Amino acid sequence: MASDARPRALSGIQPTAGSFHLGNYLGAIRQYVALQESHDAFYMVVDLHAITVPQDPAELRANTRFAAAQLLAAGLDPERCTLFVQSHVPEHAQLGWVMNCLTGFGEASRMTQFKDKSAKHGADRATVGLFTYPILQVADILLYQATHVPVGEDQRQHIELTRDLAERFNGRFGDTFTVPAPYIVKETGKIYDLQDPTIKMSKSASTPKGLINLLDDPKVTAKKVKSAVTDTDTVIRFDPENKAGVSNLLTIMATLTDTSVADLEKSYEGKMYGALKTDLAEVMVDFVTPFRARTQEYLDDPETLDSILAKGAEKARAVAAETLAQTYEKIGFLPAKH
Ligand code: AQP
Repeated sequence: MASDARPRALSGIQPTAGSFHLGNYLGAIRQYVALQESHDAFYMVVDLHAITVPQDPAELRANTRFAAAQLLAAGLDPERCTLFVQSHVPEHAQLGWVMNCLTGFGEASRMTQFKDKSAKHGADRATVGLFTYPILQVADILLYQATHVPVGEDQRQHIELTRDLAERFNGRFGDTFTVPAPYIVKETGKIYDLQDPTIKMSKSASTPKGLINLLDDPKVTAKKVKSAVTDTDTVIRFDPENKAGVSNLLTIMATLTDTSVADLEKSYEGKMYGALKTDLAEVMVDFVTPFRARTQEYLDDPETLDSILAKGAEKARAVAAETLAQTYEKIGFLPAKH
């Protein structure tokens, strides 16, 4: 077991698009950055998850570096957290198999993300990997004995599955795994599409106009914010049920400027939606401009980037190998003699 006595955080992000989007950042990455101060934090680029849908090999490799560069640009510090690539730590796939054998078929079938994603990709083209992806995620978390898992709201069900499987294993074989808790920030756990504020912002959105990619040209970002869908009313008020678009903009603005939504409501009293959009566009541009520059700096130095990831994988493996060894022993696998 590692000597760090702090609680453990673990999370991962897929290298499935060149750029992270604002939902990824506000829902998850911002929390990664905060938790590296208080937790022994492990963050990974989950390339094993990425191949649950078809990937071009060269793009996947490039996107993996892109993802790592963006995590560093967002504020992850390799001195304060462990940053690595999932496929560099083979224990993920190994514990994933064990967890597959512990999960009921019906239980796995109830995962709503599989239903959504297989519908998007075409049910006949959905792979078994896409179906079992939440179970690999269980292994990802349990390998590190994580106490907290910073994610967006869409991952809550997978964390519930993780808790169930950890308890099942512990009940059957004796205490082995820490039962983790989701770390979901209520306000930003679900950031909505700017064109359809009733659905989550997502890279597979039906129109790119609703999606803020952090690496887009800031001018494009400003334009998207200014053309966000609101409503026919004129009052700037936080009311997600009746004013989903405006409420989403207020949430984004409040989080990026460290202001409360109530204070924003006061400061926009008597003002039109256009004023909020113009200000938010400016805030977004101020946020993405240095983010893009920092990402580029890491990408321009792939040797340093790769060496950060290599050190991260070494640290991660030390923890993961110990958990896997304990698991194998509990299950009754005959130890290999070296
Ligand atoms: N809209 C969102 N609001 C809050 N959090 C979000 N996350 C994703 N979208 C939002 C969180 O970002 C983290 C990384 O997500 P991922 O690697 O699983 O990426 P994803 O789910 O593939 O992202 P998309 O855009 O949602 O992909 P598609 O379109 O394929 O479904 C996670 O913690 C996630 O909760």
